[in-house]
Amino acid sequence: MVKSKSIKSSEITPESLYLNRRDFMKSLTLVGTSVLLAACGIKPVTEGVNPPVPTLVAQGGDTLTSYENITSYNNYYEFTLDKTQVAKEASQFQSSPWQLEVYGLVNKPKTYTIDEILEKFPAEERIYRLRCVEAWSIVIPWQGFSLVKILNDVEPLASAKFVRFETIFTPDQMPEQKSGLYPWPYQEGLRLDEARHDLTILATGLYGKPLPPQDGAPIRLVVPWKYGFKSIKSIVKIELVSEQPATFWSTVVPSEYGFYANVNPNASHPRWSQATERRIGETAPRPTLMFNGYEEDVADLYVNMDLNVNY
Ligand SMILES: Nc1nc2c(c(=O)[nH]1)N[C@H]1C(S)=C(S)[C@@H](COP(=O)(O)O)O[C@H]1N2
Ligand SMILES: [Mo]
Repeated sequence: MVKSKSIKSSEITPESLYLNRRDFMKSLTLVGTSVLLAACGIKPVTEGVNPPVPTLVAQGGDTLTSYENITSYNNYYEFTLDKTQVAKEASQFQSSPWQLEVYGLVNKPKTYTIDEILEKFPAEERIYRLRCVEAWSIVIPWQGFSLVKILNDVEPLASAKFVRFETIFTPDQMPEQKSGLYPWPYQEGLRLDEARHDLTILATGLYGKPLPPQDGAPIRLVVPWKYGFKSIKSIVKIELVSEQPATFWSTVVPSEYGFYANVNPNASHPRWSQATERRIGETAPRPTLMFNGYEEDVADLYVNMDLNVNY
């Protein structure tokens, strides 16, 4: 099950969740992640409507965002810049067959199929907040595994200091990749210690189903303490490198988006405040939490860094 490391990472944690077992059992078919969620002790709250619509609630007031909202309000610029149209534009995306190449400064470069990944790195449940730099947020029950597992499998060399990720380049399927406005393919990067942190996962599913195309099928990165744009979708390449890699948004607008992109309510975006956020499905704004609420887990990574300089 979920490791204690991730359990203490937020209020949306298996141990702090509470379970009404009878209500929970009612929601199993709808939720589809029965075994994992049951073991995580999440309480579904049924609203008493007909048919009942279960909502998964955690202490601290965080509620799982509905499957419908998670899969119909997306950022995926390769398909369209209109968040409400991504699902439609991406619906025919071919995420199978798929290969993920892990290479660079490693002892054992490997190319995996998705089936090999699912078999070799069993998925576990991770309920994470995702905070977009645009000041909206969602709470997602991912299935995935810690990135460090696949890194260990290829054995990084001592010279490897950063990890570079790349989205598939397939302009015939991704219409915006035909536009020269952006530096395709989408790229992201992490420092190696950030990449090795247990909270950093490669996700292959959400709500117990394979990732839908709009959320980054068949495999995407999730780094919950950083702005959503770090969580790169539909990855085909993971490269271990010695220098800090270029990233999509820090290339497009370097003055607004940096390499680190740690969620920070005290550091305003040049054009808007980051102090609050709009949780999709809610009306009142919520305060944004330092490191998106994962401060206890990740603050150590940045002790000697000025977060206003390394934004
Ligand atoms: N390849 C790729 N990955 C991407 C993006 C994108 O446009 N292209 N958008 C990012 C942004 S800005 C956010 S907020 C999250 C959104 O993830 P979601 O649509 O699954 O909620 O994906 C990130 N990953
Ligand atoms: Mo975003």
